This record gives sequence, structure tokens and C-alpha cells, in this order.
Amino acid sequence: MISFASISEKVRSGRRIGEDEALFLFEFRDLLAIGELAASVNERKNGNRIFFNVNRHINHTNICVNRCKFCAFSRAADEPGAYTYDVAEIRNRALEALHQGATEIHIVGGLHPDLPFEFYLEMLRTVRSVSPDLHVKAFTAVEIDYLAGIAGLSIPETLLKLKEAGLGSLPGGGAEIFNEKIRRELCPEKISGERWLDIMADVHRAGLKSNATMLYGHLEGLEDRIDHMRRLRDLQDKTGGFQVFIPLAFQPENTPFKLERRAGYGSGVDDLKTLAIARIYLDNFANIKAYWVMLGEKIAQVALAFGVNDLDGTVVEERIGHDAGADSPQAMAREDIVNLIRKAGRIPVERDTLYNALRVY
Ligand code: V47
Ligand code: SF4
Repeated sequence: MISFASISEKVRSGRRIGEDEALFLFEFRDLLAIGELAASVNERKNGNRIFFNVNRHINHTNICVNRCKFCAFSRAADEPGAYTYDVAEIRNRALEALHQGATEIHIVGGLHPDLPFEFYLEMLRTVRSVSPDLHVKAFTAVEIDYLAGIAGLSIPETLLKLKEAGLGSLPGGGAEIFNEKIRRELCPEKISGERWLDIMADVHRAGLKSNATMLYGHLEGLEDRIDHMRRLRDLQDKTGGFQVFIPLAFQPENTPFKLERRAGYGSGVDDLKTLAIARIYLDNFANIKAYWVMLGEKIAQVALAFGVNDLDGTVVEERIGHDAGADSPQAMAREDIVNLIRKAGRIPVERDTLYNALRVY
């Protein structure tokens, strides 16, 4: 018989929980008990320190051939609001970021029908030429698959070329939800969950670290969230290449799902439970990130008591969540993040992209 006490005993003695136990936690009503258990796991791993970084997002284009239904960011090439930055605009943004103390440039964008592979290599070289100290975290597994197609290369060959041009690591986007049926409804044109995982295995084999996300709060059931985390945990057992897990709270504005919100979904309780259960279930992930852009600053701050040890970064120019109605600010200053962590009674630690501590505040 599964009970909270049996799960708690297992987790506190450092043992792994199963999918049925994760589901039990999702259905268990005592949010604070789940949070306390997740916090105890986090404290064992990371103590009282909370990571953040100083970074800047660059979304080089919103023109995308995939047109996922949940995505309010993408446009067709001839639609109003469609844009593509040239390399000079990317350079300016990287320069600005450098002057603001950034250590990371996070680049993701739409699957553009016409840009050549050389554009992506040039973009990487350009950012690196601004400063070799800027780490470029770029391209989801979905983009890697698309770029390999454009270049006519295998995934390992594509990764090698991108790495030579300055790619430092990969963000975790494009994972969405792995369940095939839901995925077909959400984003029929996107690569499958299996393909996403296979590409990430290649990424890790190429010696690159990556992140992993899960888009939740749309059409999926709780079982689908657990299935998603199970597949990530299995791959992590094999490669150890994931640095952090980031649940992304779905923002429904300007999407067809706006009116279909399920009871309880999109609530603060759901966000905190999802983060806490991720911390408990994903015992082979060192870091769990509360992405304040999608959660809002207040839930992200409270999440620090629910097993979270990473708040992402300063971001500066966010489009994907804000085009879909996120009501968080566009950017947070370093001092604001430091304050937010301090006011939660924790120790702010600025990190680099690869989770090396740079400065303790
Ligand atoms: O893959 C798209 C998601 C992702 C919506 O790795 C949406 O450090 C919510 O992956 N509501 C891109 N989410 C962003 C991403 C990310 C962000 C911050 C840090 C990192 C990291 C990765 O955004 C997409 C998709 O899953 N997304 N539309 C939406 N309406
Ligand atoms: Fe394109 Fe990514 Fe938006 Fe899907 S989520 S439409 S792949 S930009």
C-alpha cells in the first residue's frame, strides 16, 4: 500500500520512487508536506544556496514552419509581426549583454524556411567574437534536427560543426510533453518525443551538456507528466548529460487552448506541486529550475521552499512566454534576483551556464 509515510521514508533514506508513487504525490492534498519532503532532498544536495545567472535571451527569428498550436510566438513568413535579426543585430545584443555583466547568451528561434546553415554558424562565431567569455547556450533538439536537415549532415556531424563555431551547451526546449497522442494534438509537425531524446543522447555523447524542459498545464494528464519525467530520468541514468530540469508552465493567451483550461491547471498549487515532485522523482538531476518568466516572480520565490535551487537568469528580452500572455516583467536585474532569494532566507549564488559558482552574495 502506498502512503505518504512510506514515500517519505523511502525518499529520506535516499531511495528512488516509482511512477505510481509520483502519481500518489500528485493526487495527495497536503501541498506543504510534499514541499517539505522536496526541500529536504534539495537541502541534502544543494544546502541553502540558490543559483541564478546573468544572461540574455536572443530569439533570432519568430518565423517557423512548425506552427505548434500552443506557441503564440511563431509567425508565417508573410504574417504581420514576423521578424528575423541579421548578424549585426545579434552582435549588438551580445555586446549590450556583455556590458551588463552577462556570462551567457541563450539563443533559440523558429524553424526558418530559408536561412542557410552558414547563418547559424556565423551567429555563433559572432557572439563568441564579442567575447570568448560569453557562453552560448543555443538551439533546442528540435532546431538541431532541422539544422541537420538543412546542412545535409548527420546529428553528430551537425553538432561538431556547431561546437567548432562556438556552441557551448543546449537549452532544454522542444521537449513539450513526450506522450505521442497529446504531442500530435499540440504540435503535429514537431519531432517526436523519442527523436528529442535520441538527439539529446547524441548531444551528451558529443560532450555537450543540455537542459530538459516539460511544458505542462494544457491537454496532458498527470500520468503524462510522470511518463515525461520517467523518460528523462532513464536517459539521465545512461548519459548524465542533463544539468537541470525546468517545468514550463503553459501560458494560454493568444493560443486556441485559452478557453480549455482544466480545473486546477495553471494554479500556483499545481506549479509548486510539479516542481516539488520533479525534485523528489528526478533523483539523478542536480538542479530544478523555477523559470520566473512563466511562473511569475512570487511563485518562483515561494518555489525555493519546494525543492527548487535555481531561478534562471536576468533574461532581458523574453518573447515566447510574453507573446502568450505571461505577466512577469521582461527582465530582472541582478540585484532584484539577489533580493528575491535573500528575502526567502536563502543564499544567492551567481553561476555560469555549466553550474560553476562565480560569486556568493
Ligand atoms: O520549447 C512555447 C515553450 C520553450 C509556450 O534550457 C511555452 O535554460 C509556455 O525551453 N507557454 C522554449 N511555454 C523556452 C525554453 C527555455 C526557457 C528558459 C530556459 C531554458 C533553459 C529553456 O517554451 C518551448 C516551449 O516548450 N513554450 N509556447 C507557451 N504558450
Ligand atoms: Fe516553432 Fe518552437 Fe514555436 Fe513550435 S514552439 S512553433 S517549433 S518556435
